Parts: sequence; C-alpha cells; structure tokens
Amino acid sequence: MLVTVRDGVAVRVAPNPAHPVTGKHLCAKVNRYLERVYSPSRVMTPLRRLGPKGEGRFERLSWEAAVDEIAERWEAIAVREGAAAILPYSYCGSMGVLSGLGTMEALFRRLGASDLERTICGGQRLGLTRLVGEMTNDPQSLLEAKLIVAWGYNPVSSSIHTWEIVRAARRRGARLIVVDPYRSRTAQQADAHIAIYPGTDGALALGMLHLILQEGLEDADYVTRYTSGLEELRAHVAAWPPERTAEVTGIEALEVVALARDYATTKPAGILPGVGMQRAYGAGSALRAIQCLPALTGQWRHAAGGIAFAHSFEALRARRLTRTPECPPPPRQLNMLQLGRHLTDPNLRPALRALYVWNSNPALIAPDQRSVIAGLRRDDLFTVVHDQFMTDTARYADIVLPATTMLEQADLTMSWGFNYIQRSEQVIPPIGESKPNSEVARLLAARLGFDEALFQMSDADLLDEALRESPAERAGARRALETQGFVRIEPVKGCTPFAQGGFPSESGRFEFASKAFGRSGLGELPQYLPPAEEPSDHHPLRLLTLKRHHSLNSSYGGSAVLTRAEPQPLVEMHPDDAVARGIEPGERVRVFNDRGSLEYPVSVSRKVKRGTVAAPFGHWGVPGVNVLTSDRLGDIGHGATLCDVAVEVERVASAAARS
Ligand SMILES: Nc1nc2c(c(=O)[nH]1)N[C@H]1C(S)=C(S)[C@@H](COP(=O)(O)OP(=O)(O)OC[C@H]3O[C@@H](n4cnc5c(=O)[nH]c(N)nc54)[C@H](O)[C@@H]3O)O[C@H]1N2
Ligand SMILES: Nc1nc2c(c(=O)[nH]1)N[C@H]1C(S)=C(S)[C@@H](COP(=O)(O)OP(=O)(O)OC[C@H]3O[C@@H](n4cnc5c(=O)[nH]c(N)nc54)[C@H](O)[C@@H]3O)O[C@H]1N2
Ligand SMILES: [Mo]
Repeated sequence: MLVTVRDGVAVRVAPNPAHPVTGKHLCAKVNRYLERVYSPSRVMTPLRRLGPKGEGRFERLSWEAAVDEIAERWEAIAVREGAAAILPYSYCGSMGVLSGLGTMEALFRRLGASDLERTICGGQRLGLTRLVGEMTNDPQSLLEAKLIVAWGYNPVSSSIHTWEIVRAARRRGARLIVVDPYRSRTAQQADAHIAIYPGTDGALALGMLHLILQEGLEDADYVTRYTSGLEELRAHVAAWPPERTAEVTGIEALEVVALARDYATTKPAGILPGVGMQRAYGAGSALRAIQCLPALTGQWRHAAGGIAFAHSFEALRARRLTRTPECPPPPRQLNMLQLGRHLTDPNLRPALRALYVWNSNPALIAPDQRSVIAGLRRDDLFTVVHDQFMTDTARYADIVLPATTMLEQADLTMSWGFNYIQRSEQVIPPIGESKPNSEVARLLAARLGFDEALFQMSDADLLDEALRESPAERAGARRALETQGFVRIEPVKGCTPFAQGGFPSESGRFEFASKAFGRSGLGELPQYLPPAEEPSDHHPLRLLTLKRHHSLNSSYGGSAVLTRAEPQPLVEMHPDDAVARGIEPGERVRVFNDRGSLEYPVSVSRKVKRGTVAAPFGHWGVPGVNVLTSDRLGDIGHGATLCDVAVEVERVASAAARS
C-alpha cells in the first residue's frame, strides 16, 4: 500500500502497482483506512475506569501512572496467587512481527503468566498439519487451473486478491465450484454452487472418494508410485455411496456424482479450502478426507493441482521476539475459545485475576458471549485493554491504553494467502498519546525490572532480530525489503511439491491409512464426524455466523464503512422456515438457544438452505451473534465450532405473548 503524506498528514492510500498480488486494488475496508486513522473515536490517552464495568465512563490518565498501576497490580497478584492468575489475550488485530504477538508475548512468558492457546482461526488445519505435515501448494499457481473448488471459502469478501487469481484463471477457461451452505458472494458468481449443510464436508469428501474409486477415475500410476493404503481406503469409503452422501449433506445424489467426476477428470483441478469450513466439530477429519482427493487423483502432478494455501509466517522466525532464555515454562495453557468459561470457573486454581487484551476484541469475537461478559464484569478481575478504539471489550476494562495504527509504527508483515512478506514504514507520528505494542512491552518490562536485551531493543533492532537467520533472510529478503518494500519467498519444495511423492511421511508416500493421523485418536482413516449440534425438536435450525464484506472481524464494526453498508444486522431465513413460523419478511424475530438469544429483523432469503439460518458476525454491541455460539472445541487442533450451532427462531410478538 502506498500512502501519500502532506505536512505530516496522510491524505491518500493506494495500492502499490509494483506489488504482483495487491497492486491493483485495496479491499473495501482498507480503501477507507484513513477514516480509521483519523477517526474522532480513536482512544487518545490512557484511561482509568470511573463507573461500573461496561458503562464506559473513564478518566484520563498519564502513561506513567497507567504503567505503574498495571505493574503494581500484577506484582501483587503474582505474590498472592502466582502469575498464572494473569492471562494475556491477543489475536489477529495485526499480523506484524512487532505488533502481532511480538515482545508483548515475551513479556507475559517472562512474567510466568498463563499461556493463551490461540486456535480460534483455522485451528483444525494447524492441528492436522502438526499430525501429518504441511501439504499445500502456492495459490498463485491456480492461474493454470482448469477447475477450482473453493471449499468453505468466500474470497470475494475475505481475500479479494485470491479472487483476482480465480478470475484470471476463469478468463483462461477455468471453472469455479463453490462448496458452501450459504450463497455467498463467491457462490453467486460460481459455475456451480454445492450447498451442503454446515459441518457435513467430511461426508461430501468421503462420497467423492467413493465415487472416484467406484468408477475407476483414480490416477492408478500415481497411486501405485506415491501412495499407500489404497485398499484400506476403498473398504473405508464403501459406506459412502452417492445416495447416503446426498442425504447427510442435504444435496442431490447427482450433484455428488457430478462433482466427483468433474474433480477427478479435470486436470489440473485445485482445491482452495477456507477457514469457513473449519467452524464445525468434524472439520479436522473433513480436511483430512479432502487431503486424500488430490493424492487419489494425481492432481499433485500439476502446479495448479493439490490444495492451495499459503501464509508466510514461517518465513520470519518471529519466535525470536516472543521469548527469552530467562522465560520459565508457562504454568498452564488456557484456550482462547473458552475465555468465558475460564473467567467464570469457580474451580480454576488459581482463578484468573488479571486479563491483558491487545489485538483482539474478545467481548465480540469469542463464543458463548454471555459467559465472556459475565467474566469481564467481575469486580475482582483487573482488566487492561490496549486498542485503537473503545471496543465492547475496552468498555469493561479498568485501564484502557491507546494503540497506534499501521501508519504510525514500523513493522514487517506476513501475508494471508500468499508467499510474500512486506515492510511497513511509519509514515505519520502517533495520533494522540497512542503507542505501539512494542513500546508498551518495553515500558512494562522496564517497570517490572526485566532487563534482558530483548526488552531494551528499539523497533529497528527488533525488526533486524526478526529477520536474523530466518528463512526470509536466507532467501535474500533483506535487500528486496529495503529497496522495494516486499519480497516473495519461494516455496521450499517448489511449485509441484508432491509431483513425485516426497510427502511428509516416514515412507514419503501419501498414506491413506496413516499412523500419524491415527495419533489424533480418530483412527488411521478419516471418519465423518457429524456436527456436534444436530438440529433437535427444541432447536431445529442450524445457524451460520458469517463474516462481513465491509468489516475485518469486529475491527470495522463501529466504523462508517460497515455501518453505512449494513446499518442493521439481519438474520437470513429460508421462505419455507419463515412460513412455518408465521414470520413475515422484515419483522423482528428472536433467535435463541440455551446459551442466549438476540433480536434482529428477518430477511427472508434463498441464500440459506431450508433448515439453516445465517446471522452476521462483527457488528458492535452486546449481545452479538456469539451469544448463541458454543465454546466446544473441534475434533483436531482445538479448533472452533462457531458455525456448529443449533437454534430456534420465533416472532418477537409470540415471545412477548408467552412471557
Ligand atoms: N471482508 C472480510 N475479510 C476477511 C475477514 C472479515 O471478517 N471480513 N476475516 C479474515 C479472517 S480472520 C479470516 S479467518 C478469513 C476467512 O475467510 P474464509 O476462509 O473465506 O472464511 P469465511 O469468510 O469465514 O467463510 C467462508 C464461507 O464458509 C462457509 N461455511 C460456514 N460453515 C461451513 C461449513 O461447515 N462447510 C462449508 N463448506 N462452508 C462453510 C460460510 O458460509 C462462508 O460463506 O477472512 C479474512 N478476511
Ligand atoms: N461467530 C463468529 N465468531 C468469530 C468468527 C466468525 O466467523 N464467527 N471468526 C473468528 C476468527 S477466524 C477470528 S481470526 C477472530 C478474530 O478476532 P480478533 O483478532 O479479536 O479480531 P478483531 O475483532 O478484528 O479485533 C482486533 C482488535 O485489534 C485492534 N488492533 C488493531 N491493530 C492493533 C495494534 O497494532 N495494537 C493493538 N493493541 N490493537 C490493535 C483492533 O482495533 C481490534 O479492536 O474472530 C473469530 N470469531
Ligand atoms: Mo480468522
């Protein structure tokens, strides 16, 4: 991104035409990034709470007083209950090396605080990778594809630069199939939309494997040379004929057959699995079943075959910044999805007494919002929130600290979906008294008496340290980062990593029956694990909680860019389900389950299947959609189950009559 600065004021943001991926346009949100930077709602100074938690009344505080108070409270807690009673909470506010986990993480490790297990986003994929190794190829190769299957992925909204590649491939004749329970913007533009029930992806993949074997569409030569366990797979998927697959997934048997034939016979065909399909209980197993597809069909022979996914996290050894040799092993790990449970658990020893939040807005983004808010309300919990805005979480804080935006701090950032890293320069001075995360880590470390070099380095030195001996540096990144500001990190195994086997297994073969996968405790072959919350009499509808085109999670939830585009969140419902409940289009309805309820106007729509409803995630204000979601962890990698939710919907009028 190029920023034009006049007299110390940023006046324009534009794509950097030199960048091969993001050179054409910025997304709908970042296009208006200056509204964010210069928003009158920025937090300008440190603040201390005045009224009751959640009310949002604060008084101004100096940085010195804020740092003193935080350090004193933490020291007292560490002495009384042990530092395990302190929990850091951060996530995706920034993907920078400094402003992401960075030295804030090192500070909490040094302190001996509880460790946060961060699995809310794609946890299943990461867990699967830990079991069986990385099996992906470069999304940029998809240009050569003849067929692209976007599987629970909505790049038109979530990654417009990936969408750019899909469009270019389609101009060269590729077809696009979207597997998604919702008629997303991407599904609307696809050649085919396979609208399965949420959380039934595993059944679809097993049904495809069955049909491919049944019709002899596998790549027998590839299978013989580079895989093992074919006969076990054949016996295993025999249970998934098209009729059963169709019944479980809620589509037609003919759709299963067509998809499997298409995928097996079109070469190259690339699969783009999204995070969207990793929000149901069985998503880890489903991903494993999907992994079997390119191995069985030999799609891996081609650069555009296989499973496209990339992020450049590993190219930067940012771990150098997140710990020092003096850090003790973390006393315990608490999962971020279960924040509400941990904050309100009467049996947790030691109980949590302090929470420090940066780069995240857990009041809105974490599941089981009712427990999260109950926890944040606790008077015996000392909460600090470092953010650019007075988020719903910050309203419950004892101390709020003002954070800089990416224009006000230097950093190195990774990409989501591409093999690039980029340098991000500070182009304007911090707004108000805001400070970057790295500076807060330095201030707190100094006040706590942690005198390791890491806590004294300048940002420039920290960036240097992050690059030192990293794969990026070995790939010659330093010069390119200095001269052009970004660099592509070539995939270690090239563009066709498994064209001749070389899979990350002991045998080097793709093992359909895999001992490594068996360490999951789920068997050596992928099973279909149904959604944890199947529809019941009380809660007969499946709920999708969806990201917004005009927000980044909850980050733009209070900004004009979202509130203009979507002034009011709506719940989308199929006409048949509305009629069955006497619900008229546009009227207010109550969506509820045993965890909570919210009231939104209804949009009667065929974007959802019969039996499924959808509500948006990310608008500001409590209750939000996460009042309905569960903190249950998924089958692999402790991933989220945010779209594995059963609810009922009723007219607000009838709810009132009953009570
Ligand atoms: N505009 C915008 N862009 C974003 C974000 C944002 O909030 N807004 N967030 C960023 C982040 S943090 C992430 S992780 C990425 C995620 O981006 P994606 O990987 O595209 O994931 P989502 O947009 O969450 O979901 C994609 C689709 O998955 C579908 N889906 C839900 N459940 C299932 C299921 O069980 N099976 C299948 N097959 N599909 C399912 C949803 O209906 C949705 O249309 O986007 C990033 N980009
Ligand atoms: N129901 C439901 N829940 C979901 C999802 C869903 O699809 N449905 N998606 C899940 C996913 S995939 C993800 S990744 C999570 C995202 O959860 P979060 O990572 O918590 O995402 P945001 O809501 O964007 O909150 C980020 C916060 O960081 C702040 N911030 C930005 N830059 C900085 C900085 O440099 N320093 C500091 N201190 N703060 C900064 C922003 O102002 C913002 O308030 O949400 C998850 N929750
Ligand atoms: Mo995410």
